[in-house]
Amino acid sequence: MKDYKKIILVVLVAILTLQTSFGQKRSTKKRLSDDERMEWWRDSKFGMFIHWGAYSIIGGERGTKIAGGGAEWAMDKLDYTIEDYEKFPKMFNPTMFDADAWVTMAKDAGMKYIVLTSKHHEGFGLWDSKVSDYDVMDTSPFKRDIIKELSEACKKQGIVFCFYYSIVDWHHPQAQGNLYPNYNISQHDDPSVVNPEFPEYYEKYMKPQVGELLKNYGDIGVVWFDGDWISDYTTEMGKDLYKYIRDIQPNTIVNNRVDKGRKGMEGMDAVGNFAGDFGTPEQEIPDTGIDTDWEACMTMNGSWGYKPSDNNWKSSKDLIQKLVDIVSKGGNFLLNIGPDGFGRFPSESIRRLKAMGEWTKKNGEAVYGASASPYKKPKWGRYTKKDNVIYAHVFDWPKDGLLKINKEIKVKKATVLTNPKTKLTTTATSRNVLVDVPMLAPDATVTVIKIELKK
Ligand code: JFZ
Repeated sequence: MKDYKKIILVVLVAILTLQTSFGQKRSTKKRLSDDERMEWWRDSKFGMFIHWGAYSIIGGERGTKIAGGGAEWAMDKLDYTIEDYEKFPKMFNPTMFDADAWVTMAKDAGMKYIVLTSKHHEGFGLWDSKVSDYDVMDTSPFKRDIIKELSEACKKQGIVFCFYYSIVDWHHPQAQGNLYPNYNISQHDDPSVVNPEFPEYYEKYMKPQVGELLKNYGDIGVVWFDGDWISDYTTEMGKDLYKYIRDIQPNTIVNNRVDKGRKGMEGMDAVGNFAGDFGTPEQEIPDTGIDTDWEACMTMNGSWGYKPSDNNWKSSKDLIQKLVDIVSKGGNFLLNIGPDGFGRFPSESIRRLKAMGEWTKKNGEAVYGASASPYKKPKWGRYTKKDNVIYAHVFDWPKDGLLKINKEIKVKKATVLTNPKTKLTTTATSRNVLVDVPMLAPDATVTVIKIELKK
């Protein structure tokens, strides 16, 4: 080969390697600044939470009893002893699990990252852990490393892989203190129960497990902790854990629940008090945005874990409007799926993911990489913003065909986002700017009006 051809080839290969998918932009091992490190996450806006474990077999039911609330709490709520409960991991054989299909569903919905429960409060791990036998390789007939399969499928399809890890462990003897082996005779996460051996569980079990997940499965986007409320966990452990994670993967993002007692919107505060990298309001959207990074996590029905008795599904329209609401306030939306014990997503969830995908595919420009609204929320919907553009997301279409937007908006050009050829006429009045929109809403769920601003 001639030299110049070689050079061209090398350059081409370099470009192709650099250009890989969204998720892999982060793969550099170089320690990024906090803003650089958070960038992919801030732009992503929409992720999938997956609650999956041995509780997915139980579905929140035991005989005639149905657990109230989240079915992932079955062990606690349905009064299983540790010994009784162990039969479920032994049964765990979700042969219909298809990592690629899961990732495709997330991707088609417009989601950019996936957070899977590596170990929930029940203590059962979905990966090949060397520090524990209570995992999918040693206790279950399934013997497939779920974290490996899902993380690889994510990488292949350009989705950022992340994991949830519960600090609470209802199975580990040293996290149970003197009640062991009778978990659930009286504990039920009673804060007065102290586990003197918890520090040992932390050092010799929990931390090594988190280490395995960070060392063996490629780049991890986010580590999402939970269960920080138990009495034995301390802020010092949280700080140690946070440092441990970033020593292994300098650019990984960690949620606020790594710090003891952190809830809701609480993230790192202005004085730099430690609280992970972002706040985690749960099942609620704050009224206005605040000046920290945050991510609202939410279920589609009322349960994180698979729960067939819960038919209280939010509508697709509601979920799309929630996504817009969150983005208009500067947050991310982590929307949950509770696959069943065979490895299937509930059909109700699949339908909602599809509807969200149809909407995000057409209107993604107004969501991904967009920032919070600079204005108070309008009566008819929400605003998002990007560079020199304001997006008006209309939930309630004006009956008179005139959309009243904020009078501070200096319109250069207004269009329906999905119909860029037709320019909409605008009129400034003393109170607001009127946008002359079609009489019928082009999209009954949320129609986006794109407003380019005068410089
Ligand atoms: C926890 C878990 O107990 C639950 O099963 C699920 O995994 C959920 C995502 O997280 O529940 C919480 C955790 C934190 C708060 C509320 C419920 N909180 O901060 O208010």
